[in-house]
Amino acid sequence: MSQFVILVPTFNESLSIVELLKKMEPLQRTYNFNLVVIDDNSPDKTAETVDNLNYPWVSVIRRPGKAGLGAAYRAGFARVLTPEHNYTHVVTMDADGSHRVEDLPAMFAAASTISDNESVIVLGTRWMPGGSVVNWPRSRQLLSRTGTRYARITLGIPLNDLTGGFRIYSSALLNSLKLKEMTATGYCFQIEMAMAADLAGAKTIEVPITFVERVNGVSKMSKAIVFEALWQTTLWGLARRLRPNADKLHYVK
Ligand SMILES: Nc1nc2c(ncn2[C@@H]2O[C@H](COP(=O)(O)OP(=O)(O)OP(=O)(O)O)[C@@H](O)[C@H]2O)c(=O)[nH]1
Ligand SMILES: [Mg+2]
Repeated sequence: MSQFVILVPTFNESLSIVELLKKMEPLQRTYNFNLVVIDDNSPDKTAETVDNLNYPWVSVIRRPGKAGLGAAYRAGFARVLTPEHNYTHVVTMDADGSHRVEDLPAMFAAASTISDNESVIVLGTRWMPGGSVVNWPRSRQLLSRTGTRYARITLGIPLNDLTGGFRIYSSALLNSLKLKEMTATGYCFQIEMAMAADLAGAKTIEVPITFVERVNGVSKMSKAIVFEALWQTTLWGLARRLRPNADKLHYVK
């Protein structure tokens, strides 16, 4: 039977994370998952706020300072992919309410259609029939759609939402990757993981999701993050054309 663990990176999300965990409670009783918050020493005391809720299925990884989404996820993967845990799948989602708890059952169901020991990535996808975004300005929608389109063409990965972070990876897939070789920090980490999954020959399942603009807290999106994604994707695309096997050796064990 599938055993899920959910990773939620946080930086100054003390309001949003409480709302998220409260919404998760009924679902947790059904699916019996654990959830790990990966906090980068948020000044608003996100970590303490989570501890004070005293949910036995929630734990916090405390990191010394803000080091980006990619680094936070890498620390989360290292923590949960140890033999004593036996998680079959690792879910990644934002704390800010943009990734809806309501979409989780369909994502769990999609992951469970594939045998637990196979490599699979389930992508919560905004840009496909049935998917949508709520309260995002046109400029932000355009940026996201253009980013995914650019990555799809440059890297030759035929998926519709390469920058989204609402995903499920099978542990089999994560264990087959050299996670320490991942270098991206911002959004780009999502593209790098999708590329590594593609190189590992993982099965891919796209599940339509509704992405909702955050209500509380402040976005950590910045021009630097967008530029990192742009130049990294361009470099990866060139590398894939010039040295098709080198990337596979770099990312896949
Ligand atoms: N631990 C950690 N979490 C981070 C860091 N940067 C962002 N996050 C978290 O990653 C998730 C996504 O970040 P957001 O600021 O919402 O960025 P976004 O969703 O890409 O952009 P918006 O749509 O503008 O909200 C949130 O849960 C953040 O708190 C970081 O440096 N460290
Ligand atoms: Mg967000």
